[in-house]
Amino acid sequence: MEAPPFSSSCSSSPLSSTARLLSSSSSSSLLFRRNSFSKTHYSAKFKSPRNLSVRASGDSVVTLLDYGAGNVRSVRNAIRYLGFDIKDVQTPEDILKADRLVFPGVGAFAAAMDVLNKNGMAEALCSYIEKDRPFLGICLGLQLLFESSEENGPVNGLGLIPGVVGRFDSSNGFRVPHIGWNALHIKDNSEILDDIGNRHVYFVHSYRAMPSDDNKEWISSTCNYGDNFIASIRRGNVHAVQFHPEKSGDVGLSILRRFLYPKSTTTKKPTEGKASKLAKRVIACLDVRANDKGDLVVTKGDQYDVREHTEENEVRNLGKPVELAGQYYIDGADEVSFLNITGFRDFPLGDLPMLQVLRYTSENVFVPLTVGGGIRDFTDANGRHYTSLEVASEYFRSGADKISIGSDAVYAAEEYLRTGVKTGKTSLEQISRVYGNQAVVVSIDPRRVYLKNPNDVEFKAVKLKNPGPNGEEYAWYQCTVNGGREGRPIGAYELAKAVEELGAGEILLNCIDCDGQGKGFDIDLIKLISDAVSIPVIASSGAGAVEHFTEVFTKTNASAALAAGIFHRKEVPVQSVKEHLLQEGIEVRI
Ligand code: 1PR
Repeated sequence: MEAPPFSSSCSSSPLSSTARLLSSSSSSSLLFRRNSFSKTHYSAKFKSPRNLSVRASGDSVVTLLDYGAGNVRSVRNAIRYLGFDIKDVQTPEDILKADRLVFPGVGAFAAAMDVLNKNGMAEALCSYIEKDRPFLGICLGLQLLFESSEENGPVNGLGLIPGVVGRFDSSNGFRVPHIGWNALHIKDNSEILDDIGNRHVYFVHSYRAMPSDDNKEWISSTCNYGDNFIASIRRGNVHAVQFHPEKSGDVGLSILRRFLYPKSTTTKKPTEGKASKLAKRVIACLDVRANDKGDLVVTKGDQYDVREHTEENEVRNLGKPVELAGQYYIDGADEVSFLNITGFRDFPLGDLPMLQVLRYTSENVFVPLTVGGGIRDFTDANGRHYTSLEVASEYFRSGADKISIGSDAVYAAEEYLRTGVKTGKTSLEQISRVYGNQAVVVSIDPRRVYLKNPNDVEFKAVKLKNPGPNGEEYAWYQCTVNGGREGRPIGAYELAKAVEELGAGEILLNCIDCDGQGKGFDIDLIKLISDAVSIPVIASSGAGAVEHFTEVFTKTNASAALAAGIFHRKEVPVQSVKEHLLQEGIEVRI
C-alpha cells in the first residue's frame, strides 16, 4: 500500500530531525525543536494529585483521542472507573489544550495515520508530545510514535521515536497474533509500571517495535515473544504501552491510576520485573440464551442439550450473565466469553438484553470480553438488511474486544475450499479487515465420527487414544452449524486451516461429545488442530478437574483452556485451576 501523503504530518522520512534530537536528549531535559503550534496554547498546569477515593470533579478530565476506528469503550470505562470524566477530541485544538491525553490507537497503522494527517491531529499530537505534556499511548498509540510501520506498508508514522514497527516472525513457531498475558522486563525509570513487578499484562497485536541503540533512551520495558520487543516507552511525562492496561485486570488499573494521578502514591524502589513466557490463559465461558419466561440466563448443556430432563423441560438456569462475569473477573479469569447460543435463529441486534449485558459487564470487568452468536448478514421483518459487519460493530461498540463466529465461518470455509477464491465478502474477511484478525475468533462445534479406516473419508482423521464404541480406532471431526443441530461436509481440521487463511485470529475449539461431561478435553482433537494452525487455539469442552487443564497444556499446543460447567456449579474455582497449573510449572497470570 502506498504511504499516505504527509501534508500535516510531523514525520519526515527517514528518521525525522525530531526523532534524532529526542533519541539523543536526556529524559529529564526534553528539548523539542518542532514548534509550529508554539506559544499560543498550553498554559494549563498539570492538576494536583487527587484523593483516590473521591469521585472526580469537573476539572478531573482526561482528553481522549478516539478517531473512530474501533472500540475504545474499555478505555473509557477504565478511565471512568478511576474517577475521571472524559472529553473527546473533536479538533486539533482539543489536543493542544489537554491536561492529560490518552490515545488508545485501534485498527490498522496506515488507516490511523491517514485520519490523523487529514484532520490535522498528527501535527497537534507531535506538538503536544514535544512539549512533554502528560500523554499515554496504548497499543497502536505506541506504534504510531515511531518512524514507520511495515503493516500494509511501509507507512510513515509520527516519527517521534527512531525505529520501524514490524510483524512478529511466526516461522520460529510463535503464534501470531501475540495474544495473552506476559510479564515485562522493566527498566528502572518506568514510573507508571513501578508497582507491577513480575505480574502479567495483556497484549494483543501482530506488529511490534524493536529496541535499538537509537531508541534505547525511550524504552521503559521490553517483553519477550520470540524476540525482545518494546513493551513500553517513557520520556518525562510521555508514556506509551504496547499492551492494554484497560484489559490487564487490577495491574492494568494500577498502571492507569499512576498515569492519571502522578506521584499520588509514595514512590518506592520499583520491583524489577523479568520478562516471561506467554502465560496460558484460563477462560470462563457463559452460554447465554432467553429462558421460556424470556429472561436472559446463563445456561449449560450436556453435549449441547441445555434443557432440564424434567417434565417441564425448561432451559437450565445457572445464573445471571453480568453477575457471573463479574465474579469470574474477581476470581482471576483471564478472559470472559459470552456465547449467545440461540443467535443462529434470533437476530442479535433485536436481542437488546445481550448488548446490555455486554455494556454492564464492560463497566466493571477489565479483562478481554468475547461475544459470539448470530454474527451473519440478516434481513429483519421490515426488509431492512444488516451486514455481519454491522452486527459485529454493534457488539464491539457495546464492549466486546473480540467477536466469535460459528455457523457463518463454516459456510465461508466450505465455499473457500470449493472455489479456492477469497471473495473478501464473508463475515470473517470483512470483520477481520476492519477490526484486525486479533478481534475475530472462529468457534468450531465438531462432533466425532468414528471410523475403522482413516481412508474411508476425505477429511483428516486421527488415531484415537481411546477406541470408539465399536472398537473403531479412528475418528474424523465433523463440523456442525446451528448449535450442533446440523452436520456439514467439512472436518474441523479443514475448517481450521481455511478460516486461518480467511483472517481468523484465534480458534475456539469445542467438542460436542465432551461438552458438559467433565471427563477432560478431547486431547486428540486439540492436538490435531493446535498443530495444524499458527494462530492461538482455545481448548474447550469437558473440563471436570484441575488436572484436565494441566493435561491439555502439557499434551497439546493450546494457548488457552475454557470451561463453563465446573465454574458455574462452583465445583472448581478459577483460582484453584491457576494454583494447580503453577504448581505443575505452567506459567499463568497470577
Ligand atoms: O453459530 O455463529 O450463531 O454461534 C453460536 C455459538 O453458540 C457458537 O459458538 C456455539 O459454540 C455456541 N452454541 C450453540 N449452541 C450451543 C449449545 O450448547 N446448545 N454452546 C452452544 C456451545 C460450548 C462451549 C461450552 C464448552 C465448555 N457451548 O461454549 O461452554 O463446551 O463447557 P464445559 O466446560 O461445561 O464442558 P453462531
